[in-house]
Amino acid sequence: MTLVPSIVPTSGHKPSSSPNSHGYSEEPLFTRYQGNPILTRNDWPYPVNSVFNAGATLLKNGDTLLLCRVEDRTGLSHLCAARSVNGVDGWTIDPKPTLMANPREYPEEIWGIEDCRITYVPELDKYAVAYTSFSRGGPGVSLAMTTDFENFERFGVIMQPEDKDAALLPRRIGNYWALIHRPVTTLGAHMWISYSPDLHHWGSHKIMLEARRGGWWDANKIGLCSPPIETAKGWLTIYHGVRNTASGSIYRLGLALFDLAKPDVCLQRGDSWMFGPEALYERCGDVSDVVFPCGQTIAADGDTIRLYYGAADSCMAMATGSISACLSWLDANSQSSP
Ligand code: BMA
Repeated sequence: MTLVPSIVPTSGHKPSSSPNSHGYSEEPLFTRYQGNPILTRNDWPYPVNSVFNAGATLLKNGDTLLLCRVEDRTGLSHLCAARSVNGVDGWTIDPKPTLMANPREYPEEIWGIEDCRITYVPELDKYAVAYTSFSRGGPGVSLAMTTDFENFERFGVIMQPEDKDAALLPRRIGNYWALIHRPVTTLGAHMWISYSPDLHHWGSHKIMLEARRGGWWDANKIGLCSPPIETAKGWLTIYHGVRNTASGSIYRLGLALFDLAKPDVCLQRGDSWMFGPEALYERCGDVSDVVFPCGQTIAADGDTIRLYYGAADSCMAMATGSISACLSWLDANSQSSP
């Protein structure tokens, strides 16, 4: 078995299924793929600086598609699709950018497009791609629809700056489409949810999950990771928490569960993070100490999660987990109120 290279020696601190001093289990919920990283700039058919923070989906033929954020040596990003039959290797990468910024028609994309989240919407039989458009006003949320990841219908900015980390829910809630996003306001950097009758006009904005305060791992700044997973118990949601330290930020992942009919209602929120930068490729890169998933796929068993994440803003990695294990973990590890 290949060991994951780690800067922190794990020998003195083995993850344990017995509770720690706060009563939380430290059993790893997600297991890194041994062949990580799964995609790097060396795989790219044209010169690029880094490949990270990909949206993910299963295509109708069962193939996995990653719509990667690709940063070139201008410093600006575009999106490029990689497809694989088994979702871990043998990637076929589009020979040129799949979705480029188009600042002439969409001036909000003047400094590139980043970090998409893909949601397949059965009612429309289309994939919704929510992405960050980097404008003069800062990052905003843009939306595009596609059936084939070759042709995109752009909706333009749907959430003005400063806003990012957005994903559409796959079905209407009542009569309304629902978008999770992360505006930065004087209230802080919290997760919000907004509703729309037509995917163009958005309102009924509500705070969905607040960053905690003080010394918590997810104090001050949080954001949605991959699109929520619909389960019988609620929308299972992976989010990132940003810890600011004297030597930079640490991006780690937590879990929360939201009411199926009222997704702004948080039912459970894990107290501890459940995945964080440990492997060398997560700890060292253009931006150190970052794990940043923007997508996952669910296997045919209906339970196995393949979580695709950008590592250190440099490459793409994958880890596997289980929906039922995540739900049990929340039962055991969410002692604080949401
Ligand atoms: C966030 C986003 C991500 C990036 C992360 C770490 O604010 O911009 O794209 O991966 O910072 O740099």
